[in-house]
Amino acid sequence: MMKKITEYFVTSEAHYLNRRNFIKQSARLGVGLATFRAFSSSAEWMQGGGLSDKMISTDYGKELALNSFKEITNYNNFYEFGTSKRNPAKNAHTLKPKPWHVKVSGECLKQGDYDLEDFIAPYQLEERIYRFRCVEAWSMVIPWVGVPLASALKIFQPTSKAKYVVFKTLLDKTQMPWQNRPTLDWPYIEGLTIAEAMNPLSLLVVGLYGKTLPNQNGAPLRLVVPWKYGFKNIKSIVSIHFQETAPLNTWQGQASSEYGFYANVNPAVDHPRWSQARERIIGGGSFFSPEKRKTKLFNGYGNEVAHLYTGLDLVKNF
Ligand SMILES: Nc1nc2c(c(=O)[nH]1)N[C@H]1C(S)=C(S)[C@@H](COP(=O)(O)O)O[C@H]1N2
Ligand SMILES: [Mo]
Repeated sequence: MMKKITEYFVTSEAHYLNRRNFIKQSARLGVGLATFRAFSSSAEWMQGGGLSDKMISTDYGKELALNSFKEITNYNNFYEFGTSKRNPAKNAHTLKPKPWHVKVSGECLKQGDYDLEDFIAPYQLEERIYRFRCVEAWSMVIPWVGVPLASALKIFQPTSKAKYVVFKTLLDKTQMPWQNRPTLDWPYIEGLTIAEAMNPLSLLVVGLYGKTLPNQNGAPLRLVVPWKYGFKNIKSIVSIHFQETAPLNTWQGQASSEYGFYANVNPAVDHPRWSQARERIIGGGSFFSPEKRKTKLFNGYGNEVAHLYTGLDLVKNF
């Protein structure tokens, strides 16, 4: 055990600190601060279950400057644990991510109730660094650990009627105390077209920064679709359902004029209450002068996903 932890520390330090975090963040923030941020993160990785011996690194996003573990796990949207960014880190300890079951149902041949361990076991875990863009016009860069959604879905043999995939979050008022309040229509629901779900970028995530997903980030299983706004990235998934018709997703049901089905990141389509032209980079700049940059169409993933929307009016289908 001890040996593993030591190895893990060394690997992750070399991996993150030297390979990208240190170099990139030095450039952005100045060496002193970058060193501090990176070292405080290494200590934090050691607290959770390590995945580094189970995952392979990939080229996805290796040129990007990472947000720190602290930023990623202390600035969250997870309304099942409260509506402020600081609430989930404080409150999500009531979530019990183990044991965990995922029900697979609807238009597929291999329906069933799967233990998460069995569900994930057949696949090679990959580390992928993706940009993350919330509809509230802030962004981060996160090193996720997960498996391609397409590989996981194909196993269940979706039928020709499976045009959409719908995900549901756990419904449990004891584990998720804010489900006692009518903030949203619980459980949280999100869906993708089958083509979006099968796109190689779509990831079923079980970890970040080389360790098991912290509760506040959607333990033990969440979706990550990096070309879409954050709210599509549904957390703590207990159900995957294939169906022929489009679902009404949670935020769409809440305010359909503000949140569409597709929710593709698009600088040209403003939210009715604010502009999407620019985004604030979490951890960049200062409180008085936050670092901002121009929003990219499809969050910069156009080469990979634009073909999914040819002929579709992205203003109407926002
Ligand atoms: N079940 C559930 N999933 C959710 C949310 C939520 O409130 N409940 N918030 C969404 C929103 S708005 C965002 S921006 C991301 C935030 O993910 P993060 O906290 O890991 O950054 O989770 C998304 N998934
Ligand atoms: Mo969001």
